[in-house]
Formats: sequence, structure tokens, C-alpha cells
Amino acid sequence: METINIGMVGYKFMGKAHSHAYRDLPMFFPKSLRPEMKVICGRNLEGVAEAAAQFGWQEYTTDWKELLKRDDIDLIDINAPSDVHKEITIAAAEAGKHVFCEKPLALTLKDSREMLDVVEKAGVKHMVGFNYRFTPAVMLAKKLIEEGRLGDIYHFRGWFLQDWIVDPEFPLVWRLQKEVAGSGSHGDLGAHLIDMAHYLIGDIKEVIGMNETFIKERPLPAEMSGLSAKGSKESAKGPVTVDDATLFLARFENGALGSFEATRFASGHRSTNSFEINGSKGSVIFDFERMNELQVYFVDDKEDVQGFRRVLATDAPHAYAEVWWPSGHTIGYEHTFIHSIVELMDAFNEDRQPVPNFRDGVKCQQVLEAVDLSIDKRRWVTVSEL
Ligand code: SOE
Repeated sequence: METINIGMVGYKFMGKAHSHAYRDLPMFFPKSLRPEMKVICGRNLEGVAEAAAQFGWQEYTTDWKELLKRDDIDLIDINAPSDVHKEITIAAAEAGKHVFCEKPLALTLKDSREMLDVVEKAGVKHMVGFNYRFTPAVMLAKKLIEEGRLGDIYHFRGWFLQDWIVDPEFPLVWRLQKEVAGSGSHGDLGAHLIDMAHYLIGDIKEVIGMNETFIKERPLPAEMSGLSAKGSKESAKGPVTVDDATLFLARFENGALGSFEATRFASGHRSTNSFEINGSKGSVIFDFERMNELQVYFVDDKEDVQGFRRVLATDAPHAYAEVWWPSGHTIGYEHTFIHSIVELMDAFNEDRQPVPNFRDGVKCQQVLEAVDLSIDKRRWVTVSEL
């Protein structure tokens, strides 16, 4: 079996999700090219050594530049915080390495465009980590739309709600610092919604938004890992420089209307990533907390049985059903990453770009920035202005 050799930068939450995907893939997708887990890189020697042993990497290092010098590394997987995406991507592509980068692609639209330009000029493969596209129930929604079974699409309603920073004493982790994260809920959660809308409905034409930072200062962190953190003993605080919540309205190029809501202040919502789509012939509702299901409604159902039905999207003929478990034995969050890597491996095999790639990453960043501009100017912004 042909292999693609991976060098990975980052070893926390996303590092674990990606590592798990590389490791599990050959067991379930034996016909796919095989990702070889060569080297994992992280800033902290002890931490990265532990991660390498736990996740199954052959080697580890604290210097990502070392990965680029090696002939036995084909692809760089970047899942470290957003402020390092650009530098590593550009250096990797210029060294002839393919790149898989987590979302949001960069801190700014300008940076993401530069990244796209460099990977295209270098002729390498590039993929961005919009993993939720690879949920079978989402792929069913896409199929229903493409086959015209929902008719003309009128509305997209997306909401991604979390509550992990509601406590004002929760420390100032990197996700709350603009210079590291780019933005708050908007780029972290809203980016997924925007990509979902692009995937399912099409391009967004214009937007108008509003945002808020409810807690303006937080204790400086003593320790942070993934989404958890501990505050320092001293009472020192620092300013929160990102949005806690961003909401916006949108008009799509095809005439559909959209509303988007991304917040980390929705008490009780651990990670509610949902959308509803209404068309002339039917509707669908998706909620990632029940990711194996799609609620489907068809206008043409007989009146006496009209209503939303619950379709379990992990059975045949749904996407990836033949690969996983027997009928009704459901799948989870980690499978969205495995499916993403399958797409990446297929792209190598078929010598094409994977989807979603940096073009999708830039398109998402363009909407993120259009919303920010609309908030600044307190007016509608046409996405193509940027
Ligand atoms: C944290 O808010 C987070 O892990 C995001 O960073 C991910 O992209 C999202 O999938 C789940 O929530």
C-alpha cells in the first residue's frame, strides 16, 4: 500500500483528533493510501514526547523547521494555534510539502490569500479542516438539496452554541486573544457555520452583523490545554480582545436568506452545532449533538402523516455506511476527522486537490471579515467588496 508520510505541528485537542484519524484510517479504509505517522512537533519537549508515545508517532521534535528539511515527510499537518498557520504553511509549501491546516486558515483575509497564493504557486496539495462536512447526516442534506428534493432553498439558519467560558473567572486562554486566535466565537465557531452554508447552499453575497464581548477582562492563565485552563494564583487579569458572541444575517447569491449565531455564552449548550434549511419542497434540521440523525420533512407527504421524520444516516445507502458498524451502530465526532483524512488520501491517489481546500478557507475568511466590517461600519457589506 502506498504511503503518505506525515509531519504534524500541534499535539493538543486537534492534534489528538488528527492523530487518531491517521491511526484509525488503515484499519477501516484498507483501500486508501496509508498515512504514515512520522514526526509530531510541539513547543514543550516533555509534552510532545508524551503525546508521541500516546498517539503513536515514530519521532518527535520541538522545531517544526526540522520537518521541512526531511525528504521522508510529504505532508505537514498544522493544528497549532491560528497565529502560526501562515508562517508554517508558507515555509512548508516553499519546501515542496503538501499542507493540511486547521481552521480558521489565518488571522486575516489578507494572510489567508497569501497562503493560498503560495500553495498554488508551489503546486502542492492543500486542505483546510472543516471536519463537519464529513458527517454522513450532513452529506445526506447535501444530497437532498443537490437532487432538488427540497426544491428552491429559501432559508439557512445556523447556530453554534457553547458555554465553556460563561464563568467570568475562566482564564484568558489563547482562544480569547486576538493576536493568537484572530477572533473569538466568530472565527472558531462561526467559521464552521459559514463553511457549512457554503457547502450546502452556495456563496454568500452580503452580510450584516453584531457582536459583543460580555466579559472584558479575565485572569491570566497558569496552565492551558485544549479547552481547559487554570488561572494563576496572582490576581492579575488581562483584556479579552475577541468577541464572545457574533450574530449575522446574510443573503446568498441564489436568493436564499441566512441567519448565523456563534456564541460561547449559551449556558447549557456544551457544543450545539446545528442548522435548519427550508425549501419549497421540504426542510431538514441537523444537530451535531445527535450527529447520526437528520430530521427531514417533505411537503408532498400525505397530509395525515405530515411531519418531520428522523432519518438515521449511518445505515446504507448513506455515506461511509459500508465501512463502519452493523446497522444502527452509530459513529462519533472522531469519525468526521477520519473521513476528512480519507478525502485527503483520495486526493493524493487521484492526483487532484482535496475538498475543502484553501480556496474554501479563503472564502470563509472573506465572509468572516465582511461581517466584522459590517459591525464596524454599522451597515450591510457585499462580500465581494473585500
Ligand atoms: C472550541 O470552541 C472548538 O473545539 C473549536 O475550536 C472547534 O473547531 C469546534 O469544532 C468545536 O469547538
